[in-house]
Amino acid sequence: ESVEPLFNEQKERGKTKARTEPKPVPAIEEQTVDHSKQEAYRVRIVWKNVIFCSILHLKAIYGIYLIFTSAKIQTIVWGFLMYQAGILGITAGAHRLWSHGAYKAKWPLKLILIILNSSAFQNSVFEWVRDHRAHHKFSDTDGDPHNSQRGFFFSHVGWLLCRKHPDVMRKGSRIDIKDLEDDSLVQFQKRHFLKMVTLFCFIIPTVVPVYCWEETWKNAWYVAIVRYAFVLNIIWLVNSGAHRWGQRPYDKFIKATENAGLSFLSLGEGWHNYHHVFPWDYRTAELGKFQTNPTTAFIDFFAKIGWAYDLKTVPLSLIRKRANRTGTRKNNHEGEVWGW
Ligand code: ST9
Ligand code: ZN
Ligand code: ZN
Repeated sequence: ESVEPLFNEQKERGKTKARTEPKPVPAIEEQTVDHSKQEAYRVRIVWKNVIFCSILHLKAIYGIYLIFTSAKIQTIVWGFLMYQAGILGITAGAHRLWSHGAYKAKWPLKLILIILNSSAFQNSVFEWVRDHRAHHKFSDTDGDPHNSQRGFFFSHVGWLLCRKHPDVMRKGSRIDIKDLEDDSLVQFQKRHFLKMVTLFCFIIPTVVPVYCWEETWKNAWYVAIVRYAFVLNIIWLVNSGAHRWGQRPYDKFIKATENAGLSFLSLGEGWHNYHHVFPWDYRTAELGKFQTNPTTAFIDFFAKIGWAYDLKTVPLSLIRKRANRTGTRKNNHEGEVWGW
């Protein structure tokens, strides 16, 4: 039955000898790429993104001025809370839950996370996770969307301002994203992405200060913009700074580093050397919960009320063994905070 169309097509083309079996498709790994026929890679800038990103940052600078001169204290506190919420939507949602499956979540928690995630406006979870899985699988090569070998600027934001390297698509096509295709909330967000980010990233953050404590529209809008630009840059720093500055106690042969300052700002995602070595650990770090890893505390809270479960960790013995084999520090780190 399934080979019918093939027969017909071949007959139409006047071929007499019809094949009885379809030609086996080579496994993706076997599909060799003829590099001599590939066009040389050329950076193609996406000007729309350059303009959007520049305007956003210029407005954010003006917003910082308004914060210091005329915004109400409640609006600033609100902006701070929205920053924390947006980061959690990325760290606990797109990153630890959807990219790595480091824990499982019941639907009320997933709903919270998809809303928080939309408030951060960082591409849909679907796109974010696909890029992030490529980042782990092909770290710091051309298959990594934000390949840090191409410099600080490229891995920070440059990669969002130009077309992707063909290796991202070619190698990325091997990445399994079936779980995302089956996740109805992820698909819902993908379908309604623009509506969701307009509501949660821009409308709600602006309207709340105006209606709740009579902030001016201008101040409310600009504080929302500052918060958005801030969240973007903190998360981008994980790709740029945390592949450059800091220690490598677990694996000195990779670029990812431990960066305490960034962990503080990103609610626990700066322990990046650990994370690249043990990506399935829901803590994305060996130690530290409250000061430098509030995302872990957030997930633990939901585990307590039963909305998060199957939290995956790595046994200390395995961490030590690996650190001793490939890390920069040897033995005796009992009670010591790694990476400081
Ligand atoms: C934003 C995202 O900011 C930031 C992500 C940050 C990631 C941080 C990671 C942190 C690491 C760990 C810590 C986590 C937590 C950190 C917390 C810290 C607080 N695989 O993309 P397209 C294929 S967004 C497989 O259009 P172009 C696919 O077929 C800010 N296939 O490529 C796709 O078609 P479709 C707002 C892939 O045309 C097709 O290629 N957003 C993959 O080169 C085309 O894909 C923006 O400013 C893959 N990985 O354009 C820019 N990728 O999608 C939004 C692609 O239909 N983006 N394919 O399946 C864009 O405008 C464009 O994507 C582009 C590239 C211009 C950048
Ligand atoms: Zn990384
Ligand atoms: Zn990751």
